[in-house]
Amino acid sequence: MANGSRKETTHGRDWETPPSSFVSGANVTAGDRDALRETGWPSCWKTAAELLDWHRSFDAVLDDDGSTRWFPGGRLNASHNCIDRYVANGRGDETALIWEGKLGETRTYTYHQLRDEVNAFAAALRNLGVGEDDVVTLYMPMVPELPIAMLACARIGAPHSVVFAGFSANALATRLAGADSEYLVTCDGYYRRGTALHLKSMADNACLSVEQDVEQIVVNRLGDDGEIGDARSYADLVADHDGVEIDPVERDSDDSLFLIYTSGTTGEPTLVEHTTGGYLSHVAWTSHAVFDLKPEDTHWCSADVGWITGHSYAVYGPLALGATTILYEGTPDHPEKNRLWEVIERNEVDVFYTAPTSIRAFMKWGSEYPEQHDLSSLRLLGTVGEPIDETAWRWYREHVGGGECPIVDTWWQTETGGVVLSTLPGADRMRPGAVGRELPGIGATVVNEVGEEVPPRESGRLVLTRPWPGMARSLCEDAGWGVRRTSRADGQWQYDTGDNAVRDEDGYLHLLGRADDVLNVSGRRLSTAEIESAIVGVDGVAEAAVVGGTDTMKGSKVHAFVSPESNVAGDEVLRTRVQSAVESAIGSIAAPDSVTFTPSLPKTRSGKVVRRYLKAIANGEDLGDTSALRNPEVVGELESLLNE
Ligand code: 6R9
Repeated sequence: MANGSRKETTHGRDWETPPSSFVSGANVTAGDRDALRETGWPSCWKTAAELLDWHRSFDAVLDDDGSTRWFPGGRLNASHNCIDRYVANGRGDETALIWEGKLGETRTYTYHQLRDEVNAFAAALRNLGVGEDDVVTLYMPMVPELPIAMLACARIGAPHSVVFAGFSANALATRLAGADSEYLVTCDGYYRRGTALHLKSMADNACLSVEQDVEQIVVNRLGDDGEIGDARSYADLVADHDGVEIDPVERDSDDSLFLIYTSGTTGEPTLVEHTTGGYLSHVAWTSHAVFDLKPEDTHWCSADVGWITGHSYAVYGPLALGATTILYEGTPDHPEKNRLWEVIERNEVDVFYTAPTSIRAFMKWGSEYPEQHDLSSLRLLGTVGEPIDETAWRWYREHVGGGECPIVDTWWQTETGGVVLSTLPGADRMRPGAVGRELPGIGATVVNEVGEEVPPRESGRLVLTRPWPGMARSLCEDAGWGVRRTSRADGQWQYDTGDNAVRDEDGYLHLLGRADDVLNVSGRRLSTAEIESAIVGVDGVAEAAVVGGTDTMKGSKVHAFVSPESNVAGDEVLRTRVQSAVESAIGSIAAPDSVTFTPSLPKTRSGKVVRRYLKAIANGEDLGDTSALRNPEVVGELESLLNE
């Protein structure tokens, strides 16, 4: 292959190597990785904390009293670390944030401009009475005022709680009440596919249904002079406090930086809390080591800031390293299906980070869209959120990464704060379809029902065996050196991730999906992810989701919902190809008993397939509340299809 990339195979599986030009310039080399492993846990995490500016340096890496407090004694401020220190060291005129608006407009903030706006809004919040540790809820779409408000909160030590703008008034009310928050920053509305949606009326309804009085601040996004009643105008507040400087409040390392609800992927949405020192060290170091971010880089994490991925890798990680981050307001296919590639080309993006669900959509739309653009600025690609199958991995590398870019598949959760499993692109080989290994300083293993480690090639539950800096507070507070959902009797620290995984002979982990999604067919446990991976390998298939149907004989029937690529018919020929692909990849036991073709699959608002609705449809059960879905109409269509 060109530019020094090589192909190797062990145990029948391919390795892919990053080009030598990438390796020679990487932030973390194989030598650095080995040195970190040598230093061992928890001391190696000192390297992460050293990426930050501390007002008072920490006394130890990890508290030894069993409380899992990271960097005790240390004091710092996240807004100082993400902004001021770069203005102070002469980089104030470099770009911090590029906003790509939905109607084609763009806005750019240098570090200097970001500091001024964050200062003004921090001063305004303080004037309204927001004090240290008061929770400020941010119910906003992808506008620059969202990261600005996050950083303004961080500046005055007020934890923010961002609520995804696609949530309903009810969901917002639950989150306002759950966080006991008396301040809400929102927008009059925003555009979705060219249509204006009114956010303010949802915010009003939510405020009416909570017990506390809520002070509202409204950003004018629609550009009209809509009534905002008793609420304050964001623009007026910032203008009134123009030029005011607020000293960043020194926070204890363990003080709260923000609250966030889990996305619903890992069970019922629950509120988790992330700390200032541990979280920021973790996301800064992983941005440096996993995303190989340099200060001169432009980084684009396409996730909405309403989710943890946007918090960690669109806001805190890239800004903590002094890089440029892109905030994209639109949808990938509006006005055209080449919109993302146009944004990458125009801004010369170095690192692009997205989810397999998006990559599958790009594949479905066809490679002609990325091919219309010069994507040669890209150095590294990343993926997160779901297992990425080999077909999607190769398509992503070929059509977006020019056949050369290394890809990091990053496994983590809202609860973990930052990436915990991945490859280090400057140090490790890649294996399409495998996430990689635990990062240095992370303990991970695969265990059976009684908590014993299983040998390679046997699947089991993925558990993390040691605390890490980005871990949510509640994970350690549940039970001292908190064991959450553990099955192990000897009291050893263990965090059960709820995901199933298998380690291959080379030590690489393959994620198999949520444990709740496992099928039991004739006494054999089958992973939905494995079956789906075989199905999407079939030419003409864009996406697939597999669920269990009840079968008195076999335990579970395998029911596949398959979304063909556009222009491909969901017919008998495709059905047979799907079935034989699973048969040859896994065995006839896993071959789908039924295949239902559908133009799309039901997804959460964060873009993940929700198998529980498909399961209800396959089994003719009541669907219950489908309001958490982005596309509830799909389940209705599927129901009528199956009842025909
Ligand atoms: C960051 C984020 C967490 C759940 C997690 C797992 C799934 C995330 C993955 C992955 C396979 C990956 N997940 N990354 N599965 N490979 N690279 O997505 O957080 O919304 O809390 O979801 O997502 O099942 O347990 P969150």
